[in-house]
This record gives sequence, structure tokens and C-alpha cells, in this order.
Amino acid sequence: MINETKTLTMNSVTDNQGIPIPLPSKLPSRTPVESYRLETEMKLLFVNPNLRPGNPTGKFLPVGLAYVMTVFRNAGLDYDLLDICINDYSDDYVEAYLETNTYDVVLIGSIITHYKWMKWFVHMLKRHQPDCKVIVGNSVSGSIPSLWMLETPTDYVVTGEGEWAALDIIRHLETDSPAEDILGITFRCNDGSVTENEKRPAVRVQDIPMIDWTDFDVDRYIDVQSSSQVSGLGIEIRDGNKLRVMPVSTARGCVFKCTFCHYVYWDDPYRHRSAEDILAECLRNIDSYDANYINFWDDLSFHSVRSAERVVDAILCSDVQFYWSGAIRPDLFGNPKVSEERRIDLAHKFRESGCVSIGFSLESGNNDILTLMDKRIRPEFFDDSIRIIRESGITVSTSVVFGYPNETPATIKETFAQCARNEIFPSIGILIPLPYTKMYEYAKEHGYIVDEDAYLTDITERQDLCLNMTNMSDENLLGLIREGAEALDRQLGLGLDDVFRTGGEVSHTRLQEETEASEMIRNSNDFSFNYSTATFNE
Ligand code: B12
Ligand code: SF4
Repeated sequence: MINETKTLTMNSVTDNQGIPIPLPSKLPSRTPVESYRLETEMKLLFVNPNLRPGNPTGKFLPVGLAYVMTVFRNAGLDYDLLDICINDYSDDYVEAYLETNTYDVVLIGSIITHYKWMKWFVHMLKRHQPDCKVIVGNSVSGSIPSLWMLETPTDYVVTGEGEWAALDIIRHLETDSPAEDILGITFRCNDGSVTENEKRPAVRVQDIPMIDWTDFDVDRYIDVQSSSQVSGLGIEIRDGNKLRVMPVSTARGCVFKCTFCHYVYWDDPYRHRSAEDILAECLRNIDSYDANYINFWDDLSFHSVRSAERVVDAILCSDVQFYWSGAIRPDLFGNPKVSEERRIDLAHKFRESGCVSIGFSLESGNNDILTLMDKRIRPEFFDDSIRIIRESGITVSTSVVFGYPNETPATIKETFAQCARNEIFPSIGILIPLPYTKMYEYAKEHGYIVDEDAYLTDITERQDLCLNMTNMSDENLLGLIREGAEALDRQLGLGLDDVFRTGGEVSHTRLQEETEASEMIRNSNDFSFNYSTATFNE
């Protein structure tokens, strides 16, 4: 219950002449975070859910939640964190915790595939603490605000960028300012009715602060990743140290809108952080957390040759040295609009600057399916990209999506043929229509999804067949995919135990195994790499 007797205070910040800087109202997202301060006696709890319970290697530092917490911290707010993920807390533990620890506000977010558990969580929390205000962010709620409000007793849904919208909700709870003024949220009024406010403009990328990881047990997350993520990348650290992986977000959103995809910045412009900011965060991760591998955790890390050149040039010109991986599209290295010489040069610069792994999606080897996906790439871009990236000594990982309505036995073969030609084993996925995507609308219009709540409760991961919209039977579709995958496995001599669950990083290529291990020697009493002894495969 929010304490009604306490004095609720709002701090406004003054400029250097003592004149108060007004707190943001209608366009809060334009306000730099430094000028946004709040004071509250409300007890706040952030919850980091566990996307892959029972899977000891499926734990990743939660970048999105940490951004929200960083902005709260910078605003001067105190809060607790219940990190279910790294501690692998059972549902019983979580319930017992919330039975005994009461809060005024609980904040939690997750992706849409976590719908079932998240629904359980909100119902359970409200059962024990009916007066606690619940704020839910990320796609689990933000991509279906009305349905989420209908199915759960959530008080506030944050759609899209979460940091400042969540802060505005706290301010509104403190001061009783109107919830109608907070852009980017959906809220429940006192009479139980639900109001969806207008969308929130995207923040200026330079106003997004560097993530502060203080609240998380970073070492434990790093330990998990050091053993699971980087096998087969051709990296060796000779002084006995392990790889220490940290995520850095370089961009928000994507420049494309594929019909099966949804990310929370869907309605925002693509925003790429400056090379200096990216580098500064990498350096901080190296200095503070002894990181030696940076995972650029993006939908799309580099959207153009020029932006990629800026980042790798900045890394090369600096003293900051680390291994890294990122996500691109096949057009970065495959589109003939940019001269091949420049693309090859860029790939070599990637490698020189520490890049060891690049992920990009083929999705399908069939042009008609690519058109329906609105992928805006051509299969030949993929071939060229693989060739150029591999020649520079970088590992390539890719993924495919089967199960578009125009998928046939022939198109499945085409996709595997393209992988075989390029000697690459993809991460295999089957289309799961997700809310806020064109394929979700298609599935509803064509009667594949009738009861959205039941459908979302049942969806799992892309490795499973959740919904079949092809003309093939489930057995036929899965059988053909398995057949193609097993043939590819044999051709590449991989001997995979499970062709559907290959374990993340797809380093399953002969070429990969042939790649000579790079060596990186570390100064034992120094936090920086000694790169003079690091050799990359050029
Ligand atoms: C890292 C990652 C993972 C990690 C999860 C790590 C983690 N703890 O977050 C792992 C590998 C486990 C993972 C798995 C999957 N992932 Co993933 N993953 C990502 C990735 C690459 C980065 C996430 C990230 O850090 N984003 C950057 C931050 C800044 O954005 P954000 O997390 O969205 O956070 C913002 C808002 O959502 C909001 N917010 C977030 N949390 C909270 C909390 C509160 C309280 C509030 C108010 C707001 C809020 O504010 C944040 C800041 O603006 C994204 C792509 C991307 N760039 O987002 C895909 C992405 C999230 N994954 C996606 C998918 C589909 C999956 C899988 C289902 C794939 C599969 N195998 O089938 C699985 C899920 C498995 C499962 N069991 O459900 C989709 C989600 C689609 C959707 N509609 O939800 C994405 C967007 C990729 C894509 N474009 O398809 N994933
Ligand atoms: S699938 Fe990739 S390229 Fe397409 S919209 Fe999503 S992130 Fe962008």
C-alpha cells in the first residue's frame, strides 16, 4: 500500500543561477537524464525474471532492465532487486519472498514468449499484495497492452522505451499527477477501466546513460558466459584466465520491418550510439569488470558500411582492445552497391579490431518467402557476405526461419541447399507469429489464432513448432526440416546430437574448425590487454 501519510516530495533541479528547471511533463523523453531527479519513500522492487529456468547456461545480463534501473539510480531513487535469473529461484521461493517482503511498487519486464510465467507472477503478486502497484514493461505487455490488462491485474504497462516512462509513473504515484500525461503507457483507472496513452517519442541517443551494473552480480553472469558462449571461436587466452563476456548495446531498433519480427523500439527511428560512447562503455567494462569480450547485443549493430567503419576505426585508433561479436544484415558485406574492395577492407578491419564472430540471418533461401518476409535482401548477398567475412578470419553464425505460409518441400530444400553451398549449419527456427507483427495479424485473419490468450500461453521457442500455417502437415513439415538438417550435418561432418537445438553460437562449420586459434596474452597485474602478443588470423 502506498503510504498516504508520509510527505511526498519532488525535487526539482535548479540551474547554476538557482532557477528551477521544470520537470518534464508532455515530452519527458527530451529531457536529459541528469536533470530528472525524484525523491520518494515508496518501497520499490525491480524483478529480473528467468527466461530459461533450469538452464544453467541460459543466463545473460539483462540489458533492458539494467537501463531502467540506471535511470532510476541516476534520478536518485532507491530500490531493491530480486534477481530470479542468476539465482535460479524457484517459483515457490519467489512467492515466499513476496509473501514476506512488501513493496509499494514492483517493476518487471520480459519478452512475449514469457507470457505464461509473467501472467502467473502478476496474479501471484497481487494475491499477496493487492495494494502494490505493478508496472510491466518490454514486449510481454507492451506489444499487447489491452490484452495484458484484460488478462492480468497489472496497473501500468510500459510500451517501448521503458526508462523515462517508468520514472514518470513513479512521479505520478508520488505527486498524484495525471497518468493521462505520461506518454507510452497504458494504465488502469480507479474505476477499473483501461486507458492507452499516446506513444512516447524516442529519446535522443546521446541522452541514454551508460549502463550501471552495480546492482547485479556481474561476476556470476560472466562465469556462466565464459564457459558457454564462445566455444569454437578460435580464441585462446594463455595465462589461464577465462573469457569474460559483457554486453554493450550499440543501437536501438532496426532500420527494417520484417513481417515476423518485433522489437520494442519498433515505432522509433533506428538510433546508433556514437563510436566514442560505445568505446567508452567497452573500456568501462574492461576496467571495472575485467571484460575481454564484448557482445554487441543488438538487433542490428551496424546498419551501413560507413557506421561500421566509424566504430571499428575508433576501436583501432584507441588503446582499447578486446574481442567482440555483433549482429549485421547480409547486405552489409554482400550488397554490390558498395564496392567489393571496400567491403573486404571493412571485414579485415573488423578482425583487426577484435571481431571474432558475426551473426546475420539468411532466414530463407527462397526469394518469394524473402519477399513475404519483407527482408529486402537477396540470397546472393548471403553468399558474398559469408565469403568476405570468412576470408577475413571471422566466424559466421546464421539462422533460418521455416514455416511461412508459402513454404513447400521445395523451398525447404532451397534453404538447406544455400546453407550447404556455404558450408554453414544454421540455427533452425520455425515461424512463431508474435504480436505486433504482420504475421500475427495474418494468423488471426486466417483463423490460425482464435484465442490470443491461449495461443500466447502455449508458445515456447522458435525451435518448436508452435503454429503451422503451411499446407504441410506438422509431421511432414518437421520431417522435411529434420531430413534437410541431418543431411547438412552429415555433409559438414558435424555429428550434432540435436539438429534443432545446436546450442546457440553456430560455430558448426568445417571452416570454423579449421580456423587457427588466436592467442591473447594478458598482463596478470594489469586490467588492459597486451595486444602486442595477440595474433589474429589475417
Ligand atoms: C539478449 C537477448 C536474448 C537473451 C535474453 C537475455 C536477457 N536477459 O534479456 C536470450 C538469449 C536468452 C534470448 C532468448 C530469446 N529471444 Co532474445 N534477444 C536478445 C536481444 C539480442 C537483446 C536484448 C536486449 O538487451 N535489448 C536491448 C534493451 C535495451 O532493450 P529491451 O531489453 O527491449 O529493454 C527496453 C524495453 O523493453 C523496456 N524494458 C525492458 N525491461 C523492462 C522492465 C521494466 C520494469 C520496464 C518498465 C521496462 C522494461 O525498457 C528497456 C530500455 O528501453 C534482443 C534484440 C534486441 N536488441 O532487443 C532479442 C529479442 C528480445 N529476443 C527475441 C526472441 C524472439 C527470443 C527468443 C524467443 C528466441 C527463440 N529462441 O525462440 C528467446 C526467448 C526464449 C524464451 N524462453 O522465451 C526477440 C523478442 C521478440 C518479442 N516480440 O518479444 C528480440 C527482440 C529479437 C528479435 N528482434 O526478434 N534473447
Ligand atoms: S529480423 Fe532483423 S532485419 Fe528484420 S526487422 Fe528484425 S532485426 Fe531488423
